Amino acid sequence: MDDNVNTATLAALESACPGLRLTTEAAVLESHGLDWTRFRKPAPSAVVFPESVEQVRQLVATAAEQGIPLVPSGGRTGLSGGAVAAQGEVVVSFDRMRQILGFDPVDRTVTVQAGVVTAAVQEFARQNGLYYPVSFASEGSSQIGGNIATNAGGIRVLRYGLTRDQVAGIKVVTGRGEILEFNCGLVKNASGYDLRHLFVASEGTLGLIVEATLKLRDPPLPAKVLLLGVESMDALMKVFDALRSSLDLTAFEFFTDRALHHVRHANKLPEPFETPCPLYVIAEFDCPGEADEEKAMACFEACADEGWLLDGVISQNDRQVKEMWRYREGISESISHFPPYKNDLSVRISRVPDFLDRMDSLILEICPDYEVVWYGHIGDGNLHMNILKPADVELSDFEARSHEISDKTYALTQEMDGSISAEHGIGLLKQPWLNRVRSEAEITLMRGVKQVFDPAGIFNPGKLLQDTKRIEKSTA
Ligand code: 2HG
Ligand code: ZN
Repeated sequence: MDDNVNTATLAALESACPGLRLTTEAAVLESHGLDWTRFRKPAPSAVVFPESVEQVRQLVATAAEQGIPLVPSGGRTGLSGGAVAAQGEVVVSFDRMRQILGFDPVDRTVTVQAGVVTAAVQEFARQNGLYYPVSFASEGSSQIGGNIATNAGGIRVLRYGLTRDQVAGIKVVTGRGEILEFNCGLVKNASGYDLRHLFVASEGTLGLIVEATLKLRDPPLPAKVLLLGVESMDALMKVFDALRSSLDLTAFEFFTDRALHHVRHANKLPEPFETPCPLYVIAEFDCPGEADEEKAMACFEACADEGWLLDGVISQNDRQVKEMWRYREGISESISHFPPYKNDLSVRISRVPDFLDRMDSLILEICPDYEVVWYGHIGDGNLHMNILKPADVELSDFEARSHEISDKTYALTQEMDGSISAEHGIGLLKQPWLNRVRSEAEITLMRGVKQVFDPAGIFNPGKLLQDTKRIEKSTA
């Protein structure tokens, strides 16, 4: 248990927050103390389930006074340990704050509580003739608060941007116990620092996001998908350039033959092509009419004539669109049992082939015995590198080895001006390497920002930034 959390402080928390549901039930501690990270054991002291903004405020005020560390928890689908509570913290779950609070068809915004699931926002938008574009495999469980706290990306960033680009306003509770509302749904607002954006990707370290106003878009046009096989990264980038110039792309994703092997095996999917290819692409594009399909076919043939494509197929209906996406969207789950050491890297799009090439050589040099599975959102420069644990290697040995690999691969990422987290966050797992992608001066400023919003250092200690010193428990 954390030094500051004991039966007496938990009782104080309960009495200061009337009606707050607090549990220390072992099964709930186990389930809510962990995200999809496989390298930590959950050990929270308690899990609380606030139901209103006022209850969150009371909770935060008491936690700040008592020095109780709080770990915000959404759908717990994160992959960097941002929602792990392994040190006796109190987990704050938003499972009971799942209301859609308002919809404005003129502003085209929806206001939701933090615990609303991403897919529920998508569905709400659809029912109102609009569209919420953030989409990824875990959208059925992940919550909006968590999406904002990690600036979730997904498969359509190429067209619509990240979660950051959908946030028109947020309400937060800061470590000073204040309820603040940022930007209030405005499109234009030039009144100084945009504090809303400080909370996007803050990983729960500045305060608790309790509500959000999200932009909705025009419903998408009918889409088609091209599933392509290519020989090399150079050819793949040429195909990307050609498709991007002549089609309205909404997604451009890639995966390797190893990724295909795992996703096919786990989901009993057929080989997409007669002859296996080293690399595969899923390209989705707007295709409202026959002319668009003809344009796509012409582009496909031009790429084939150039020798850039080994094979390819275009979807004929919506069912096939879904089937083709399964090859990409099912990869992460298909390898989760190994478990993999996950990396979520990005470089500028133009540097992707060089980066992959150098990474592959480096990994071959440092761990030729490990299987590496690459896939990702190549259209925005985000590559997921998953290193699979061999069955005969202990988890702790594998983790230690993965650390050595990270030291080297992140040095290369730094050399190429990339990022060690494109969309999953720094969390707990990538924290030791933050200084590979953020300068000392930047980290000092980030710590300063944290100090302003969270003077007691209660929010998500140890995540993103190293544990800042907490104030001593109040003796008053
Ligand atoms: C994806 O793009 C997710 O599929 C998960 O971001 C990535 O499993 C991963 O490494
Ligand atoms: Zn991803």
